[in-house]
Amino acid sequence: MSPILRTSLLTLLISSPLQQVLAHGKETHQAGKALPVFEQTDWGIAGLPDHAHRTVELTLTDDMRILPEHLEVQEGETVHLKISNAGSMLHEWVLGTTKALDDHAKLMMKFPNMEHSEPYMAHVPAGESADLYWTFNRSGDFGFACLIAGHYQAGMKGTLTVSSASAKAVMGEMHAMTGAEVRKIDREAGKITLKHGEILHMGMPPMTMVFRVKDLAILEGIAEGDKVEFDVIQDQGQMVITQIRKAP
Ligand SMILES: [Cu+2]
Repeated sequence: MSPILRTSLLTLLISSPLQQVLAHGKETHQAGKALPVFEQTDWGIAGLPDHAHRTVELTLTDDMRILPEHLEVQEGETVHLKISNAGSMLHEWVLGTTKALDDHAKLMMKFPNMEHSEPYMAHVPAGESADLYWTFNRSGDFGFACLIAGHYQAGMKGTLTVSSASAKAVMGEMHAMTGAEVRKIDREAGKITLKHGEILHMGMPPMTMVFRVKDLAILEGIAEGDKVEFDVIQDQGQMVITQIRKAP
């Protein structure tokens, strides 16, 4: 178990039920109002809402699933995680290393009513949703799970890969972002029409053209008319957008 997790669990074990109630009031599932604790963990650090360039939506279900079951993030990225509980019972969403989640899950079996609050977890009542902002500044393979006693054991978990910034540079995908305005989005075809500025690393002057997107997920939260910035590569003769986000 990481020293940080151990410390926070220890604090919990010795704090009184009243303190726990006070510490886990409504702000827990309305994250973003109170400032989170900025403490480096092995799986990243709390992020500021203003730094989040994209939103990833996750759904918790009563058949003990978290959808999607796998997330891909770039090292250094701050992500807005919108976690919805589509079920009729309480679920939670906790991010961590597989080991931290395993250890924590065992503890939850031992102390089923243990509640605590960290910026990398959300307790989401039935039908509600919670917002977390997290900066993935450590690369590697991680996990997320609902650690409510029995839920984790029933398979309520998923995996997350944070690809390292250096791996990205090696793949030749590290370029300056190019500014653009979204003219059209065709999600079915995985295509987007952009009126873009000069694409420096390709020597392409400003124009309006259609691009393919590497992954439909990168279009999340992007709408026609948005001012955006994007990165593009040439893949087998096609221009493929690898990243796109709203312009700051
Ligand atoms: Cu659950």
